[in-house]
Amino acid sequence: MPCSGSFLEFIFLTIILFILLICQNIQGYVLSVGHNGTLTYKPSELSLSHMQYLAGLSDPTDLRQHVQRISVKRVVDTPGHAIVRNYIVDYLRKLKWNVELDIFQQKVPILGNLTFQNIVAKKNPKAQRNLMLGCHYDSKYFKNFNFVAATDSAVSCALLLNMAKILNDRLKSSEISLMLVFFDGEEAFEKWSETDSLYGSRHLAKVWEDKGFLGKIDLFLLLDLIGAKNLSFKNYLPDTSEWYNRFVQLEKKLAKAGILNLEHHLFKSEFGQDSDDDHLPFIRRNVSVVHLIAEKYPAVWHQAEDVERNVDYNVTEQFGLVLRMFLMEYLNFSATPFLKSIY
Ligand code: 1BN
Ligand code: ZN
Repeated sequence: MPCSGSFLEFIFLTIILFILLICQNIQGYVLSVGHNGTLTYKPSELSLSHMQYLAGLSDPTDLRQHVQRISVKRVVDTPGHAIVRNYIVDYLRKLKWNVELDIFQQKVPILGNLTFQNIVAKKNPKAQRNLMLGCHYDSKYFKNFNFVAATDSAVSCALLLNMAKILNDRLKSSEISLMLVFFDGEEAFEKWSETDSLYGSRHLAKVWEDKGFLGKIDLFLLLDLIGAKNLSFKNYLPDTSEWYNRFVQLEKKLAKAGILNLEHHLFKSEFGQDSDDDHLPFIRRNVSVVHLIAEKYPAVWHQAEDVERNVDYNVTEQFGLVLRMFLMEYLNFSATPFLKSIY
């Protein structure tokens, strides 16, 4: 019986669709990145053996030590703030990272004229493309109590330092550099507003805009309020959903393979309401951002109990492991023949 034209068309289109799907699977996923989302990029997915290898690099003692050293009162332009800044800078310089400070003065409510210092560390300062990881290292000023801000955001800073150490020898040949930014003056001194908050990130985003450096940032992952037992994330920024969804998928894949000992799923697929943070001055200048901030603020948020002994290290390590996979997938680690030395 002769086939009708429309039936043949249907078969033809189905075959084309099938071929396209197969090609997409072979090539991996292609997503947009960069300033104004103009660049497309295709990271290659990690094999299970690569994931197992990367998971084996965990260093929980190093992570805990950083959280302990950073969880001190570190209000902008105070002695504790200088001690923490020097700790971060010295640690990264010892690992042979290129570290620069973005220093400026500004008058703020209550405390008057202060010196702010953003810390920018690049693994490969000559790279034309950077995958940027950020957190804030200042602690909020409270008149009546000692606020050491473990989840806000000593743990995030500790994760960045820990990541630098763990991945250091695996980042050398990457054309895309990992860049770590420790923002100063995220917190408000009196009451959160457009002018009383985000001092460091507002300054750095403007400096980089004037220098033409924003175009060299592929993607900016901002960490905040990490370390509580009930940690979870939602997808807050629809423009970079595909990148956020990689975290969701990686966590599932790691759990399924038994590489990750799941406390609970940290990365939820649902959309959530975003909150003000250091990414805003960059988003306003069209930098692609994934905001990795707890969907429910820690119970100890802005309280004296936000101390290191209340940090949940199992959950924090779980987060660090998924982040490590995301970074190494982005930096095309699977293209490096590390297995050659084994076989
Ligand atoms: C995050 C940590 N933030 C402050 N400390 C940002 C924030 C701003 C959170 C306003 C909630 C409301
Ligand atoms: Zn805070």
